[in-house]
Amino acid sequence: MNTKPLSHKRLSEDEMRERSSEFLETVRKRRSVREYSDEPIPLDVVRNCIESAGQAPSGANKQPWTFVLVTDPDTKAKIREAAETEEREFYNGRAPQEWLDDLAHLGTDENKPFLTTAPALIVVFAQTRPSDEGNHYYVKESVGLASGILLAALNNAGFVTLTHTPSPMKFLSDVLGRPSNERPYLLIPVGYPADNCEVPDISRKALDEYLVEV
Ligand code: IYR
Repeated sequence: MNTKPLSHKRLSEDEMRERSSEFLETVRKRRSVREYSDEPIPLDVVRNCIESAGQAPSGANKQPWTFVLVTDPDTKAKIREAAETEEREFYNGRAPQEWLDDLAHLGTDENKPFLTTAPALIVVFAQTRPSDEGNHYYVKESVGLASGILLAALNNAGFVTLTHTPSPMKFLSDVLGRPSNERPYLLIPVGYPADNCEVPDISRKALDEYLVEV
């Protein structure tokens, strides 16, 4: 094993309190947004956020993720068309009634205009195995952790996002020409909210509903 000294700056407890509260306020404001402005966004900022995601821990440090940043209008149109085809089947038959009932308060349907309106889409792929030889481990956990950091980084940078999961998502591999060792994991529109953007009036659980201290 090769080692090197850890780079870590010890903070005062006051500073820790301040920083954690600020971060909490920032993530409290994060919402899933479905109405986007078509205004262009600074892609260098998006790349910083993707590089932040790439700092996530992963099984055996294999970093089993690929992020495809899509801004090409024709490619966005192809993705929208294929996603809406799958979603039409989902909303008009494939989804059990209980699932549709659970979604009703979000107002979602088979129309996905945000896939062409948002200036960028980030398609996250999970590498089920390396492209050459060897193995990947805890792939879903690793890519989930990276995706969480990505959403937090994008939110922190001032963008709005949506974690969109058209199902099945195989069409993303075809449209983007990804190799067979990569599976589509999430489709994330990124941009600014449309003028007068509305979001569902929903709330989050209180801490004491999901924190157990022993
Ligand atoms: N993928 C569909 C349905 C959907 C499913 C869940 I779970 C959601 O939280 C939201 C939507 C869609 O994107 O419309």
